[in-house]
Amino acid sequence: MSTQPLRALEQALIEEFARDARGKGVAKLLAAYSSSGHEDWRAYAHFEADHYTRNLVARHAAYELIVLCWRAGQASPIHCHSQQQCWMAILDGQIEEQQYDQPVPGHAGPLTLRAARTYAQGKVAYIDDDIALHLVRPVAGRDGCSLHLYSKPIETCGIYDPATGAVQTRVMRYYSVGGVVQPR
Ligand code: 2CO
Ligand code: FE2
Repeated sequence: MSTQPLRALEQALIEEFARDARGKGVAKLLAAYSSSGHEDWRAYAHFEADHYTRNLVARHAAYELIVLCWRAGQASPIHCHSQQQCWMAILDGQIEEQQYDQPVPGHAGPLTLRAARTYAQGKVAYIDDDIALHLVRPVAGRDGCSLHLYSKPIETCGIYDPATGAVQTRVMRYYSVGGVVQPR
């Protein structure tokens, strides 16, 4: 076992995507890491008061690996993943995911909630645009941290108005890179 489990995971993920571009074994690798109680991800944990944060651990042609830190009460907008694959492994706390149906083009109206699930530490969720849109947040009253893998890396995503289904493009940013907080 490596003394740096997160670096070992990064390498295993490179090898997995080289073996299978769709990342068949990714969920298992993320579950092994997030259920193990490893603490080296905490070097990337950075919270902000006004927004959940996206903290870059590793970026390669095939994927980006990001620690997201959620203060109690923070939430993502309802969003898509720009035709990429998204895995989310829970590092600390419990994270709720609400899945919404994609709006029907040309028909303005409220988005339909399809499913809501709560994931505990060590669990892994998967989503892509063929499955649904989603909103993610920690369970009420508690902070949470989650490890997200996007394949390929995502530069922008669509964010959706729950009342109308109207979509806007949001440019994604990293709040820290390699553990170093980025200027605003
Ligand atoms: N996709 C959102 C983001 O990267 C987080 S919700 O989980 O995928 O900011
Ligand atoms: Fe997401």
